[in-house]
Amino acid sequence: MSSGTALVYDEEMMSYRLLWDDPECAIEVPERLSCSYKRLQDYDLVNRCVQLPVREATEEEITLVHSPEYLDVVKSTQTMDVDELKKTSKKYIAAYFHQNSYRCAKLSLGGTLQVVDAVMSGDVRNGMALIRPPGHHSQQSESNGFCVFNNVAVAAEYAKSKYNVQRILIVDWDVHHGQGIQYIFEDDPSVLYFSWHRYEHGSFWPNLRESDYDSIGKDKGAGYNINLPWNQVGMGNADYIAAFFHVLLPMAFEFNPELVLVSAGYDSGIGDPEGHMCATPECFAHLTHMLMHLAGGKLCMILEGGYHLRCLSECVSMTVRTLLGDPVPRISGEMKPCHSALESIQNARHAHSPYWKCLLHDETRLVQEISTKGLSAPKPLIAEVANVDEFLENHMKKILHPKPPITTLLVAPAENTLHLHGGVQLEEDTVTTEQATNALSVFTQDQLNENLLNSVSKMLLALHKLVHRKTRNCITLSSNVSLSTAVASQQLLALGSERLFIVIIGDVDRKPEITNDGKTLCVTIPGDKILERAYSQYQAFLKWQESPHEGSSFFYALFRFLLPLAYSYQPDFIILAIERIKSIGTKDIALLTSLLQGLSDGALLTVITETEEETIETLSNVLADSASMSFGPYRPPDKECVESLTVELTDLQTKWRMLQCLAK
Ligand code: X5A
Ligand code: ZN
Repeated sequence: MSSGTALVYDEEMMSYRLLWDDPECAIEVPERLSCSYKRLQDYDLVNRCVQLPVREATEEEITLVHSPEYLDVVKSTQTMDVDELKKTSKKYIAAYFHQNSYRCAKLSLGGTLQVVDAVMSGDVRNGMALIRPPGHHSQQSESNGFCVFNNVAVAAEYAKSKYNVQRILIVDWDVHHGQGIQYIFEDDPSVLYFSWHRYEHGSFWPNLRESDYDSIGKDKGAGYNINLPWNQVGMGNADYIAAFFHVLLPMAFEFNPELVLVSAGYDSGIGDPEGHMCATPECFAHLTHMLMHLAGGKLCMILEGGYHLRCLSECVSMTVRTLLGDPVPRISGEMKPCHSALESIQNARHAHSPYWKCLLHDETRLVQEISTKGLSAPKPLIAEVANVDEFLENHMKKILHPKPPITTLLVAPAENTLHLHGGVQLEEDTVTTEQATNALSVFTQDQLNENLLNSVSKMLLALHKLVHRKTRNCITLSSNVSLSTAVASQQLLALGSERLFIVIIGDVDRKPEITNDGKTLCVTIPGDKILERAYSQYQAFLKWQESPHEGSSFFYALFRFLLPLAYSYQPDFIILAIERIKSIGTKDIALLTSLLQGLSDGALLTVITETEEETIETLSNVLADSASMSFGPYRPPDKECVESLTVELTDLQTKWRMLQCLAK
């Protein structure tokens, strides 16, 4: 498995700018690049990346997408005077040229291809290109929306022809619709294009009918173009994450790409003068983290828009930090998507339900036309932020914590035969028998043989370190998972956990104390025992049976159920208890574990049966190095899986709002 994160940056791409008065184009300034890079340096992220030089894209590469005639036009701007530049710019929409535009556009595209080469060759795991001009509006023969060459579209064609990649996912989280990318791949089923964008029923730029949810692709490409138009401004963290869970991710996992390219525009972040959206920087860490689980981690971030310099630079930093594998900060704000967002989500799901098995059996209807025409209640804005710079200054201080010195602490016998990742450290401290017995006074002595007493008391120490962030996460091997889990849950609550999320895989004889005060939320994925169901919003069950021979569809349960539930709850600590594994495979457990790390600042305890050596080794890899494995292949879910989950959700989604994907 590859490791490392590539970073492309060159200040030469700052050598062009708008030369005349044009309020529409004035926001696209050279400082967008230097500010982003400076912030990366301040966070000490640049040194941790593999820095790659830019290069010029060749004519052959440019014409993978663009016409030779258009290339000639762009080329000719090199020698123009200001009047001619202005005249050429006016042939296009929201475009501007400078004498250095051609050179910079070649570097911008070449820089993009450098990241693609580094990722595809396995030199690095993932990467980011800090470039300008941006690309996603540009078309075969047209400059548009500050874009000259379509960097991401050329990158996709390049990966197809040079590396024989069969399936590419493009995620466009810029606040504008990348209509250029849509036009280029509309009839191409090898490229799945997803874009969310400010739309407001067509009244927002570029004001295109074809940006709506019903443009799903053409001919062979039908089903491979996903538009999620936002009909109100003020969309925030909950709306974006819900869009990932309920629209993009199920389709993306079913598609099973070999490469993921992101049109990473940050005008969808808070404070942006174009977007007027509310997403805070850590939201982009969460989006990045989720995408790292596709295509064996082959993920290339290509800068597009982003016009609030502070917001842009914080968002870029959160993205790069996450690519490097740092813990994802807990998401802020109430995790409840707004009504308008749910309308858009419902419509996009409905439009795509004929094409994707993960949507096929869902009971989706189109939201009534009337409510999509602007009659739904306006979105109440999250406390209007008067000074975005000041807000971000405080916000980042609040959400960023020092990195724990240990990544993974393992509670296991000192002599063991496990092959463990370098980031795993054995818990070596011990408590006295008396201390341990006191802490465990609620449990009868006959349950505690010496071996178990030893393991449980070591775990208590490890939990202290987990709570005080001396270690990011923790693994405990146990001969009695039920007991160890019960002790751990009691201990975490005693140490001050306010919201403890517990996932139990397999049949445990004894459940941890589930308080109904909201301090614990427990999901059980039973093996074959029929469980007595206690109906409570704090007790949930996931029945899941499949034999993952040719790939697993567990992703469906993750995005339709487990993660929306966890994100709604916003836990401060997580316990994952693994007893006996029958219903789901090791790779499924690994995917679950890895995605759960996006919550609770990565503070997660895994309690696992000591004999499950293969799972222990896999999980220690996942926990010690957030993206060191490939989780696929995936296959679409069966009808039975979809239907049984839908039943389970009816009650829960009224309380846990991220589960909801219909506007009602
Ligand atoms: C790349 C990008 C926006 C163009 C807006 C024109 N372009 N009103 O964000
Ligand atoms: Zn944009």
